[in-house]
Amino acid sequence: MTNNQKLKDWVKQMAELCQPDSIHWCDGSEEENRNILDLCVKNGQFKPLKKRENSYWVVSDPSDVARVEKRTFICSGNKEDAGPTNNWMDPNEMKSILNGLFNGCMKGRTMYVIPFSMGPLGSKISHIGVELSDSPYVVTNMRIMTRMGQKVLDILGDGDFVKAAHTVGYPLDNGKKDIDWPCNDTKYIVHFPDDKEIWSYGSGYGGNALLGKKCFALRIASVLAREQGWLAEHMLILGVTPPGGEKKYIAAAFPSACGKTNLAMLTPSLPGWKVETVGDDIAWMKFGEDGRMYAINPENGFFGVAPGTSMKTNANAMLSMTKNSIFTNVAYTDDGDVWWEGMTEEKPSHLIDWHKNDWTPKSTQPSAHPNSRFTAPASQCPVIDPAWEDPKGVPISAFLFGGRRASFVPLITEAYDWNHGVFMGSSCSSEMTAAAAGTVGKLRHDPFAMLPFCGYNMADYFNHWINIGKTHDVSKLPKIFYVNWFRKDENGKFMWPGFGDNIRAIKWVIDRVNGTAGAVDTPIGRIPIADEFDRSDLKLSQDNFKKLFEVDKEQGITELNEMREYYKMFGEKLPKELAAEVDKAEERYKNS
Ligand code: SAT
Ligand code: MN
Repeated sequence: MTNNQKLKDWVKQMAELCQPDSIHWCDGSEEENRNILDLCVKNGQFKPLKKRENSYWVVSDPSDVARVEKRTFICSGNKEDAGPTNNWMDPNEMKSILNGLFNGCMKGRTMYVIPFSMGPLGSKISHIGVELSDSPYVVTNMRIMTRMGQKVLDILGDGDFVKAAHTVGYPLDNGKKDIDWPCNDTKYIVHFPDDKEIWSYGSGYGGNALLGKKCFALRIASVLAREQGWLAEHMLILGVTPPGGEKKYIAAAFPSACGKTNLAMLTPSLPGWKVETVGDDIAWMKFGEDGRMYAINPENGFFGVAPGTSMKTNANAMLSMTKNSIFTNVAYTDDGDVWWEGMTEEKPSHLIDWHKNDWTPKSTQPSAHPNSRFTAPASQCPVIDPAWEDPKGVPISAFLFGGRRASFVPLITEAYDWNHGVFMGSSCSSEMTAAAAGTVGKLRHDPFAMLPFCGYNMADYFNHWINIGKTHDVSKLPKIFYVNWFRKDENGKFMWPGFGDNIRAIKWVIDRVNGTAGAVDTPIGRIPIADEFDRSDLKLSQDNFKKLFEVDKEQGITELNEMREYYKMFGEKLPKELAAEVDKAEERYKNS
């Protein structure tokens, strides 16, 4: 229960618009969760798994399987504030469209009121939102992904909150029957940064519907962060302890489905090293009194890509989802468990695939959708960091940027200074994955891995990063690195083993932070001195090791020219510091 008048008024107003049959205020209790899960089982949407306690298999409509970037809008008062990389519409025009679509959209359904905290309850870095949704699937996922319920209302008091309205857009009027995965061909994922409001219509999947995640914790929060001088980033956070050494925290930005969860939970191949997880997708970072940057994971769970996850590639993720988890668009096994491509070497002889059809190893299509997901509580991760819920956050020593790049980009490079690091972040590009509707494999610019998630003008975002360097003691700011696990040789084979061996690159990062390793200057940045990069027990030829760090001059200059072209879209708003970084890099190539 709440005395927050703004919240009560908004719920009343939205209920009048959406016309649900009933309103349910989520208290977050065990009993409530049980009832909603039972309801989802009864109506056929969820199938309980025999092999995993309190866990469920769900499949979506085949048309509703990923974020829809084309239907995602940033509706700021000024078009310029959304910038050239976002879809924009006038807020009044958009509100009138949404008011039309939301009118009666919840008929025959329950409107759930979901109060949620992004970040540990009561942390100064945390923020509160309230999602209204007509999807019980969303409620069960939000309960894993956020701290939700009465305890959030208690902390909210009469304070402000982010309004997040969600509907699957499938009213049950005129005797219409419900279906397993209601959704609508018309989709709108809309952000009003001036009012800090989110409206989502027509999709029930992932980031389109779990509005605390990308919509709030990245798009709206990035706007808040710029206003208030902090950072909301698409970054995992991990703690790393060298044998007998001091623990350091690292935050790393990679695009969706590029291995953030794997890196966050990495099982080091180097003896004595320990990696612990704070978060696998989003970092909110504010400055501490000591001038250092402190990060929290605003989420409470993992919404991870299932295919490719196995006891070999990510045992900690596998162990996080042994109970209390929801599996969406994976395959269902004959003995009542889930399966996906890459989970085991041997394929099961028979499955029900994500289309609910029979599947055998002879089938030509994968049994799980490439963007199928597990939703699992972070607290179940065997290597969850002891400080993961510390309201102060954890101090960050290094930032990594990266993406999927088959060629040119070395395994790891260190930035020369803060502005060079910001340039590196802005220059991220990556081959597209199935996490968003679009062409898989196509190389696209994805600055800071924030292309789909920056809630304002990307050039202003670059400037916000540049300004952080100008207004803070840079010696206390994280060092910046660029990594690429995905370089391929001339036969199209990955050159770097990745996974547990990525600790070797992390070790170099730690050594650089501690000042115990040297580096070689190259036009693109600093790379390790070959002998100082730990290759003990690594099956990698000297030749391939060299190739992993090769910086091709011709291609380097081509990439810089391409960057100049790319930057043009930002016009006058592009920070002059970034244009200067392109010139400096060009000079370095010329002198190399
Ligand atoms: O946006 S989702 O939460 O659906 C997943 C992602 O793209 O990282
Ligand atoms: Mn993500």
